[in-house]
Amino acid sequence: MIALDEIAGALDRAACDATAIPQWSGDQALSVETAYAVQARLVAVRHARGHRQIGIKMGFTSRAKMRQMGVSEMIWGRLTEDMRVDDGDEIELSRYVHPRIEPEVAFLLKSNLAGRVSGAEALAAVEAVAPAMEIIDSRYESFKFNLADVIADNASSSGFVVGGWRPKDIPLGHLGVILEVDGRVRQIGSTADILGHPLRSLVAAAALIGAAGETLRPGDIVMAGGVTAAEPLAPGISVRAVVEQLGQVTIRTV
Ligand code: OOG
Ligand code: MG
Repeated sequence: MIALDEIAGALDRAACDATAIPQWSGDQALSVETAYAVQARLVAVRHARGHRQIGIKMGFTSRAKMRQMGVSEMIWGRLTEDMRVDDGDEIELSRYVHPRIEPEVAFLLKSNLAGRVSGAEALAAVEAVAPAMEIIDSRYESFKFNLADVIADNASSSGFVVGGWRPKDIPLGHLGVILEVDGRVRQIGSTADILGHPLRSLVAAAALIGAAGETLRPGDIVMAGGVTAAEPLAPGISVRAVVEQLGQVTIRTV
């Protein structure tokens, strides 16, 4: 029997101490189902520290991300309050193992959403959309993992920053996206890189959450997944993502 709490505990300590651990392998190799159970326990530990869940993140919804990490199935993870970074804020890199950043699109929900829904039904549950960036930080050595490992590690979630909320009637299908480091363009993509349309990521999120017996709720944030490959974060830089028509979002590192 694999001890779920032991694995969740090791991942939580790795995050708290900003120290990488080996992947689960051999006797401890995880199934996808077990991995989601570990993730739930890992996040329950954060809840016990008083950090409320405020949404979810989708992972591997673009080819660029799948290619960069060698994982080709969609995953999801949980976002807690303490992961939120305000637009324009500075983050302290010593809190992370080997953080990276990627441009995303975020949805803010105004009603419950779960299960099999159409694009129109998903959009009806949306209050607003925003440009966003996710800070991912694998707790595994060398940022290497397989599908189950990354699921157990809460899909590498470690921070997210959302720009100003914009009306959901802005067509989201083909908006240019850039990621800049110190004013230099490092990554270029399109919102179409997210499953052809970011709304498809929300549809997939509803299906995955529903299958897990959970529900997205009003006020929840859903991160649609990285548009481009992620860029490593180094100290003393400024990172900006710009999404055509939606605006921009920035963080600085120390
Ligand atoms: C895993 C999480 C994937 C995304 O947006 O595709 C993800 C990782 O890349 O470490 O956040
Ligand atoms: Mg991401």
